[in-house]
Amino acid sequence: MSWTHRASARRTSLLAVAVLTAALPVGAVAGPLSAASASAVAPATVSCPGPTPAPIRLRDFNGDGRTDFAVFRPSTGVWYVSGLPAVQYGANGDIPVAADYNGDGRTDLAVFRPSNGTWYIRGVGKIQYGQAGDVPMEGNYTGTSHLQLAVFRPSNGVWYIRGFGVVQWGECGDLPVAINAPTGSKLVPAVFRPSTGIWYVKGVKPVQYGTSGDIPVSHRYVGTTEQLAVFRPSNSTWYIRGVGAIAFGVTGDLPAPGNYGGGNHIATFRPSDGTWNVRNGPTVQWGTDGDIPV
Ligand SMILES: [Ca+2]
Ligand SMILES: [Ca+2]
Repeated sequence: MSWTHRASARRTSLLAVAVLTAALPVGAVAGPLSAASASAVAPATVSCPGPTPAPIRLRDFNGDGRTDFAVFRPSTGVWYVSGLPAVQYGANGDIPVAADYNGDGRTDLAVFRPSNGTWYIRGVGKIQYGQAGDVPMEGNYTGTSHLQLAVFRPSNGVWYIRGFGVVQWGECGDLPVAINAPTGSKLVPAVFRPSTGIWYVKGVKPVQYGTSGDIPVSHRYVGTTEQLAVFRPSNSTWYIRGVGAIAFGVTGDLPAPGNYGGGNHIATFRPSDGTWNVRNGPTVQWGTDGDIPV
């Protein structure tokens, strides 16, 4: 796993300029931006890679309300979902973006292909939205019954949300983490800035929580609202705001927060042996080295 980020040399505070447009020219620079925010756009020579792997979300393929163990195998494009038949959908290099695209309560298989900026959604079809280098951030940003395709563009810190608009929120080096709004069931753009450990959640005061090298794992661990949280690979510890520090995992584990039933939300995927370890819950062998947990 690589979480290499070449942080911007700039340390300017994040500027939020919401620009709503009816028609979204994907690939175009969102505008008009203020002079200050435009200057914050990284020069072309600076690389701003997105997070690898992509953030893990709650995946519920069978619609029982609980996260299912699932992996995408890049070498073959096959999905392995616990309790369901294996399905070939996608190809090497694709980013798995399983989510409930048709609103039936079950997660659908889907991939985002960086080479052509196209989403392939099983049972729905393919939709071009985004471009190479974009981080897919699909989700429900409108509070309606269906989610929206969305991408975060690390090079300019712009969110492109299909059918909603363009939002400048973040800068080069930031990690995108859409957050459930405290009120209502919809997502708002948010970023975690590794250089400072500061979270910028749209509509909320910036919060310092975490440090460089941490992996943002915000999630509803307790109660009904989402907590800011980070997983620190160096000591395999989860830091959950308002809850505290919880050591869980070993070196090399990937955080896999979800709703695993019985109030268990902390879990890891171990790439070396393909095991999922749920805190206070089961250890399940599901996947193998090289698989991407989804
Ligand atoms: Ca399930
Ligand atoms: Ca579905």
